Amino acid sequence: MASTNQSPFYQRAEEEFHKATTDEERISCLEIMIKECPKHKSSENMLKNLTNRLKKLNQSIEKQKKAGKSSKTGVKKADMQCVLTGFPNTGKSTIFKILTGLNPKISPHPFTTHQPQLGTFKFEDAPIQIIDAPAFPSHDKNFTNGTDTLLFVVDELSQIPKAEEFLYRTKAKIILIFNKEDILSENEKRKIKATLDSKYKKYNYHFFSQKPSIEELNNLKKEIFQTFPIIRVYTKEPKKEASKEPMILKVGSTFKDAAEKILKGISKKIKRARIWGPSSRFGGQIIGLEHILKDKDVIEFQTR
Ligand SMILES: Nc1nc2c(ncn2[C@@H]2O[C@H](COP(=O)(O)OP(=O)(O)O)[C@@H](O)[C@H]2O)c(=O)[nH]1
Ligand SMILES: [Mg+2]
Repeated sequence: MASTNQSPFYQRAEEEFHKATTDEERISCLEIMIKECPKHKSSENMLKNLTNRLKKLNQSIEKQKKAGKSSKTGVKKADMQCVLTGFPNTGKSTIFKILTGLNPKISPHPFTTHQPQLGTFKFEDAPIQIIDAPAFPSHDKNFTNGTDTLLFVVDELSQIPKAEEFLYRTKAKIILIFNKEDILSENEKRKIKATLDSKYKKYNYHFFSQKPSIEELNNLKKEIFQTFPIIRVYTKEPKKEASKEPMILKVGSTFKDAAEKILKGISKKIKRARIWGPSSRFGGQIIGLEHILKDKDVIEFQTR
C-alpha cells in the first residue's frame, strides 16, 4: 500500500496498523484508512484491497467469538460500559471510587493505575460497567477505541488538544469531565466554560469534583446512562410482579431479541407473549416475535 499523498490520518492509521497486535486494533486502523482513502478512479484498487482485508479480519473475529475466545482486554464487556480516560493525576481513580464505592489506589503520583480496575454502578435500576484504565500515554487502545462511552477526565484545558491524538479513532461517545471544580475560582470557571462552549463544542462537558452533592452525582450518572443506545425491558411470569432488574437491549430490539437473550433458541418454543408498557396499545396486549420493544416495557411469555 503506497501511503504517499495520503492524509496524515491515513498515514498514522497505516503506521498503527503495522504495529497492531490484535485484530480489533487492525480493524479500527483499516476503518480509518478506508474512510481517508480518496474515492477516485486511481485509488480504486487500493480501496478494494483495504475493504477485502477488513472483511477478512471481521470474519476472523466472528470465528474467534464463536469459539468463545475473549478479546485482548480480558474484560467481559457488559451491556453498558464506560471507561475513564485522561492524563495522570486528573482524578480518574477518585471518580471511579465515588461512582462504584470501590477503593482504587489514589495518589498524587502519576501513573498509579497500572492495571485496569473494574466496577459497576447503577443508574436507577440499570447496571453500568466502569473501568479505571491506565492514563495516557500508556492507555489500552482496546479500551479507548472499543468501549461505548469514554469519560475523558481533565483538570486543565491544555489537556484537551493533547489527548486528541489518543482519541481520534475511538468509536465511543465522549463525555468530557472537567474535574477538580473545587479549586477553580468563579472567574476561572467562567473562562473555562467559555472556551469549552466555543473551541470544544463537540464535547458534552460536565464540571465535577471529589465531593459531589447527591444531585451532582446523579446528574453525572444520568448523563453517562443517556449515552448508551439501549432500552430496559422487564420480564414477568403470569400473575407475578415484574423483575426488578431490567434486561438491557439495543434500541430497536424485538420481542424475539429479548427472548433469545434470556435463552438461546427459546423463541421457537413460545406459545403466547403479552406486553405492558410504552410499546403496548393496552396492558396485556398479545404480541408476536417481531414486536418492537420500548424502554420500560414489561414482557410475559409462556413456552410450549
Ligand atoms: N482538589 C481536588 N483534588 C482532587 C480531586 N480529585 C482528585 N484529586 C486529587 O488528585 C490526585 C490524583 O487523583 P487520582 O484519582 O489518583 O487521579 P488519576 O491519576 O487520574 O487516577 C490525588 O491527590 C487526589 O486527591 C478533586 O475533585 N479536587
Ligand atoms: Mg488512577
